[in-house]
Amino acid sequence: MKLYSYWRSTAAYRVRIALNLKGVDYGIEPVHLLADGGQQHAPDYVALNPIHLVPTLVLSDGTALTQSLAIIDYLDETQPDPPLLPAEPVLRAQVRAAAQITAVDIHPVNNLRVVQHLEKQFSISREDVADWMRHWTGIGFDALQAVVHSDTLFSFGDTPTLADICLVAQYYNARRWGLDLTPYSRLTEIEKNCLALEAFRAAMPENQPDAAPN
Ligand SMILES: N[C@@H](CCC(=O)N[C@@H](CS)C(=O)NCC(=O)O)C(=O)O
Repeated sequence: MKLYSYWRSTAAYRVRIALNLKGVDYGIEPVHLLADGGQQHAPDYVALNPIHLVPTLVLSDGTALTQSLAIIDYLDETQPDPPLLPAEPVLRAQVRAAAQITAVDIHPVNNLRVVQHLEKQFSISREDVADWMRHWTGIGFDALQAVVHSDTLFSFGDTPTLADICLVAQYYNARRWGLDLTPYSRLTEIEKNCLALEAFRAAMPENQPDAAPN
């Protein structure tokens, strides 16, 4: 399999973690989101991913899958071990809800194209952009910390789930934009437990082949 990825992309980071947890053999095809006006807008890439975003996972038969959560669902359905969702339906819904706080509520308003639009159309300063990022992430993390379990290794038990995958990737972005993580001691503890696992560590932005100093 081939993953079109950008080292700093939180959505690609989610899929890298899932691929590693599943033990899938895959190669990285870097898509630089800033070089050449954004390689995600190149016609060859848009043919694979019409919404101009990473990640895209290309299967061995050439099928292109898009949307990180859909890709992770696919991986979980085709390679069930280890499962990324609990079997019990209520807990399963809770894990999905926590993942969606991150992937659906926090992430889309903090995306590169949103920032670029704020800067171009509304002349927002870099400092105000950072404030915007911290604002929406903080609201999401308040909610996330309220829903995760308080006495387990990971967000919803002692094995990592989709909720942890989304949390760890978003935590990277929160640090990057300077969010004060002091109020989120439980989330920080979960992140630490996740990053103790090689599958998470190998997926970290700084461990990617396209990682750059900045
Ligand atoms: N809903 C999409 C979001 C993907 C996404 O927003 N990717 C970002 C990087 S984290 C991107 O490609 N941004 C490029 C841009 O905004 O131009 C998913 O989960 O795959």
